Amino acid sequence: MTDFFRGIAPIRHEGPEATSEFAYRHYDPDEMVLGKRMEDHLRFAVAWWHSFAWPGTDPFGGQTFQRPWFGDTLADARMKADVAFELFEILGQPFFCFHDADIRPEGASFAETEANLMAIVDYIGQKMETSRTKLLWGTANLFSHRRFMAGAATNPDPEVFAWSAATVKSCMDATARLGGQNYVLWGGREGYETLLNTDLSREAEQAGRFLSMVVEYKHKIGFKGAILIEPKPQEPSKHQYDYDVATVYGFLKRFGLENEVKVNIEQGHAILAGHSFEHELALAASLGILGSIDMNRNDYQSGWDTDQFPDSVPEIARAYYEILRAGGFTTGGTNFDAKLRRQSLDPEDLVLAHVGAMDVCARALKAAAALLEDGRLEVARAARYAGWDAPENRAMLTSDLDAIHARVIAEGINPEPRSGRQERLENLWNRFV
Ligand code: GLO
Ligand code: MG
Repeated sequence: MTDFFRGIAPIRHEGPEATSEFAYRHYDPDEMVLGKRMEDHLRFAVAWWHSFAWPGTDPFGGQTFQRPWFGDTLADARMKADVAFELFEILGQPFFCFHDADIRPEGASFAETEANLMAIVDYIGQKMETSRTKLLWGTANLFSHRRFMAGAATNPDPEVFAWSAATVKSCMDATARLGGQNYVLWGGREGYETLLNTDLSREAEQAGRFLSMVVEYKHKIGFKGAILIEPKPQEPSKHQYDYDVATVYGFLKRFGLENEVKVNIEQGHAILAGHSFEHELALAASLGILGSIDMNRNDYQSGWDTDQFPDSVPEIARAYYEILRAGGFTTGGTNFDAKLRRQSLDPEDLVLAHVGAMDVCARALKAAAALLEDGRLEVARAARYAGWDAPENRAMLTSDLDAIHARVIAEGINPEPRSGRQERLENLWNRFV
């Protein structure tokens, strides 16, 4: 037991009238929403990297957080794990996520680094035996160390490809050992800065083979979880290969992996790609690759990937509406890939950031569920396409241009435009949110 959280008691649901800051007003794990417990809908996860490893740096300044476990030893890593499980105990969220680099000190060689990882994985495994918190996903950090500056799988140097493949193998082993429900790949350095030194064709082939090997290894070790790719358009690379959901789907199709790999969609990354979060979610759902979400927003003015906790119920309700419409999460969940602002130094800040975010998501989920249950939005959507129910219209989709041309002339087809009723639907939406 550390004294980092200085006796902050576990947070309980006290309802909207709660007077304490340290209470859930809307997140009630046992409340039934559309026939399922709220906890099982939202499947919240705390991110190890931002919550316990991030030092508070920004492009202009260094560390602002001074955590007692910041250091490079196994003892530091164990203290970090102790503090992490103390936060999990306080929040009561069902999951956490980690990168290898968040949980273990780097060694002098690959073998030493891997041994450090497995030592900490054992330690975390022991803690999980007496905790209710499970692993949503594990991942490898193939972007922070300087060896990855020109990419991991897409690096021109085959030794970096080898190092990356070996690292992913050990991270998949670690994830499987801890019962992870997914394994995530975010290609932070899989992209390029300038075409002057880049061979796009080779890099795509390397990335395709790398991901295929990940899928092969999953089957080899009998890992039951889902493999997820996390799209992002830029930052850190100028051009990232996993730009958005549509780009990732094209890549998966090209390498025959569209039934093996799904996506982990981050709100902030959707915005960086010039999309809304709900667009990315709806597209992934329609392609059958919706896996999990990272629920952290960006600053709309600065345009950076600022990884902030969610604070807008109307915005988040749109996201959960798409998730509910798609049938909800299976292996996926809501990971807070979010960091505190660098001035938020206190342990209380870390607790309350999560409490507020969980309440925002809970309110949004309830609003989205109520709208779905009401059904009027779906009725209006279906009515808009109702013409396609007529057999002669459906038949056009298996017809050809000649036949349709003849039909237009024979039947004197001359379409009459109809209202899309957007404002009326927005009014309906706003009565729920
Ligand atoms: C950075 C990403 C990063 C990923 C993580 C898991 O922009 O959001 O935090 O989520 O590496 O793959
Ligand atoms: Mg993310």
